[in-house]
Amino acid sequence: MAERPPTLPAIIPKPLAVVPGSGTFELTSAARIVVTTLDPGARRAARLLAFHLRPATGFRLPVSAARPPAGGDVVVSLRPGDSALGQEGYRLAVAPALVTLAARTPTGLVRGIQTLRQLLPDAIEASRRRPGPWQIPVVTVHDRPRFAWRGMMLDVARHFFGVRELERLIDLLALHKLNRLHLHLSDDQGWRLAIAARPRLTRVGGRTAVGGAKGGYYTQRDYRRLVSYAAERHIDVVPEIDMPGHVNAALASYGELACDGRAAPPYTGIEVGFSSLCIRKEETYAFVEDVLDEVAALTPGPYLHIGGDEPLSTDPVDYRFFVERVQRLVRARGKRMLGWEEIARASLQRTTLVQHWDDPELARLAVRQGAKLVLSPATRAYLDMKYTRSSELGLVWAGTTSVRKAYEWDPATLIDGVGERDVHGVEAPLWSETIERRKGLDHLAFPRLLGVAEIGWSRADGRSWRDYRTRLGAYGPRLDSLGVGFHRATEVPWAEPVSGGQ
Ligand code: TNX
Repeated sequence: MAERPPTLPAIIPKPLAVVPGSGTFELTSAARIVVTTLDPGARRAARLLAFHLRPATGFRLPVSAARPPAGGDVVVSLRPGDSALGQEGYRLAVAPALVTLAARTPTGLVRGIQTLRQLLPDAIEASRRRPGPWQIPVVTVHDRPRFAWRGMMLDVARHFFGVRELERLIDLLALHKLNRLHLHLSDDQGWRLAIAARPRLTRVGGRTAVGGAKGGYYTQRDYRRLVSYAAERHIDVVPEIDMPGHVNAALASYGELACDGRAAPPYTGIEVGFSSLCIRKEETYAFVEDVLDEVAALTPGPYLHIGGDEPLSTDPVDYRFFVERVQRLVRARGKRMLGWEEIARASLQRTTLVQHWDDPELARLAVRQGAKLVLSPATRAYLDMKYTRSSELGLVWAGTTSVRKAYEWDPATLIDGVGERDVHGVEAPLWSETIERRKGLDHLAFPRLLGVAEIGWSRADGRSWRDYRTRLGAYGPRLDSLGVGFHRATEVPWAEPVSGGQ
């Protein structure tokens, strides 16, 4: 009797082209991952694939370079000449006897691995051995992203999230082909990265968090570990040190940074806009240089985010002076600056990236200066907005954001006067005033983050809420298998949860 071929599982974000065939490939204990190049990045990608497939299958899945592929193997290769793939694209061909994954770059391989994971049964994501069988329907996929920047921001300042929590999050970003993790490392309520030249920042400023919750901070070793964990998955960590406002934790640590020279009391509320560095004091720039020196040295990626939002306690002339001076300092350290949209009021270098969150006029002002935008519209992409009025967690200052509203918008038409060329990408920020652990993070970020991942990766003409809603519903059991406590929004036809996922 012929076996019924498994139907194609849901893939999120939706690939550029998927051509189903007939038959299945079965991953067995005899399978090897054969890398056809000596490129170390490609070999690391192959090892990452094995790392993801081993726990649930229990297979050895040795990564080998020397051996010609045999039936049942997974072949990983680089094709530097395949220019249709760009920097992050890949081709995945599943045939009954062989799986082949090819890309121009190791980054493309790492993106393709995620599609391969999603083509396997949901149980592949279980952390312990499951029975299988591990079948993949025959299919070919050709894929590449629409936008270069596909990010998530986590506010670790209002509430602190430790290294293990972030590593888990990085894995979830990677699975959905996101490539930036923006960490909001400082705010009024806490300073979260150790700076050797300014030890009080964490010793004093690191202790607090919103509502009297426990503070915390990353040692430089912790931070390096995070950066390399992300780098293995071809994700850049984008550190943000918020200035010149949102600095109460710094002012509490070093009184000299305030115009009156007095250390501020710690702050654990959730108001914004009351603190500022003293713009006309040289001590301020000695401080900024100390911090930027260490942050730049710790961060191999090209980006440095200087915040710049809600400068409600900084004189507007001073604000521009500050942003322009800091822009020079960032550049002198070989980094590309980002800032929240308010920085568009200053004179910007063309390489500076401006993060839109609210005001279309500031987005246009940035574009007129030749800068590109990262789009994080609060009404769509802020993961900290409540789903509905009756949601327990989240804020509502930008309204409520259903799964549909978070999905149904397009970067090229969001803002009048801002087109596809002006957009570097999209990012979903998760501010953490109302969440302090994994449960809250999962609830607010999932599933809405997946919609933003698709907006950043997939072509606009291939997207619709009707199609997405169905795929997302079918994807629910995979999130269960990953142990993600996502919000089962009633707009989505969720498939039955699998039993005993993790
Ligand atoms: C505004 S948006 C802020 C944050 C808050 C957030 C809460 C932006 C650049 N600043 O300080 O945490 O709203 O949604």
